[in-house]
Amino acid sequence: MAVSMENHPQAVFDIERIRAQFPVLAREVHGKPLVYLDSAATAQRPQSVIDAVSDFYGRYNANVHRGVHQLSVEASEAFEQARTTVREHLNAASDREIVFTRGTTEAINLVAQSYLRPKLEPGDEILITHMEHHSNIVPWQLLCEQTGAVLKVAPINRRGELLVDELEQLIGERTKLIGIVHVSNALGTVNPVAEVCRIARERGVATLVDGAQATPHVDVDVQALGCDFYCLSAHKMYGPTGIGCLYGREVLLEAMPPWQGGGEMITRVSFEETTYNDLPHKFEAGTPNIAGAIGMGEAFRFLQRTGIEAIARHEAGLLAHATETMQSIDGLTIVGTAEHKGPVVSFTLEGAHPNDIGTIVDHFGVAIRTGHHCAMPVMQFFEVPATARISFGVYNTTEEIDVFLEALGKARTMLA
Ligand code: 7TS
Repeated sequence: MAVSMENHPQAVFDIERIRAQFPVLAREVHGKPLVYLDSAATAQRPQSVIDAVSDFYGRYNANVHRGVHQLSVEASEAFEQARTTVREHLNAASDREIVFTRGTTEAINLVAQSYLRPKLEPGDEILITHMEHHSNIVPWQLLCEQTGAVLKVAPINRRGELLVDELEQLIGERTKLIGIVHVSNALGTVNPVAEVCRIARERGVATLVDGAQATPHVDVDVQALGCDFYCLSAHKMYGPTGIGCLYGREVLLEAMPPWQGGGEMITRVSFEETTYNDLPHKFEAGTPNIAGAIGMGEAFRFLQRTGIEAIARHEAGLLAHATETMQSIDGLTIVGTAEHKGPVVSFTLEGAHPNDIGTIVDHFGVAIRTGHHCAMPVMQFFEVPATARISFGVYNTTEEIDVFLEALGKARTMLA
């Protein structure tokens, strides 16, 4: 993990206390206790997040920013307080730099269409890496179709690590933006994002970091990373679905045109002329996901209360246990063996299709993900059609990994 363990050796991590906060962990699946190993797809929610959402709907549901009545004032305050919580957690310079979006995907599309599109000439280049999620590939491909720009791809090695020197060589006169994933969902690789952002800055190239898989596991400080844009999804970090945010440096956001028009994003409208609202509202057309934003704020508070270093240390232990055990299984290949990894193990098993593995272990109560993980180029690079993937969150235990391994053994016997 990117987070050092040495700094906080005194931190106590009470796994039973953590697990008790997640009501879903008490349920059974096919008559077996749920073992949830699919947090990279979406994490489970602690009671505090569920309560924050429910409390909004139950006690002060109202639209934000335009009401004089008490409920609207309370809703607006909670909504903007959530923005402040996100800003503090990411160490952004100002609340104006935090734009609420539907999630990572929408944040990347916003940057593609509002920041980059007006700047691009035919032949300009956008540089990404070979380990991106489709949401950090397809928006750029759409943009290339719209503008005649060209998509370049920085290579990875057989361990699933980015070749930074080769990325650097791909930066040219016409490179306008580098898009890079912080933690890969398909491989687990933690990228040297600060180094890539430094290189980009020296060459005058803008940077966008896809932080969807990083925020639940890594202490993210956007100023220390030195990125221009950072994108995240609340549902990966114990918050609600349908909400996330775009961090953007204020000077850049200020210069960008709105990308969706409607209410909230204007100060004055006439048929002749419309003036746009201040940041960040300029980018938040329409009634926002108010409950989602409040839930996201609570999810960040959950991370802070639990302690991101303690979480990272716990998850590193889970990753080490799973990796060690799985390495010794005959015919099992771990896909993604980077030196710096988040809590994700993608693998293939000789003679067994990943989907069949997933279906069988589900009967033992174990939830894992199988498929291409929305990272088809990664599958192409490793020449596999799909992998099975286990991924961990704050609530998982080594005992759960052992339950999974036992179920995997049974799957193997059944499929042989
Ligand atoms: N980037 C990365 C690295 C991701 O892992 C995901 C979702 C996204 C972007 C998109 O996030 P969204 O919230 O906008 O959808 N990854 C996965 C996954 O690994 N399994 O299901 C979704």
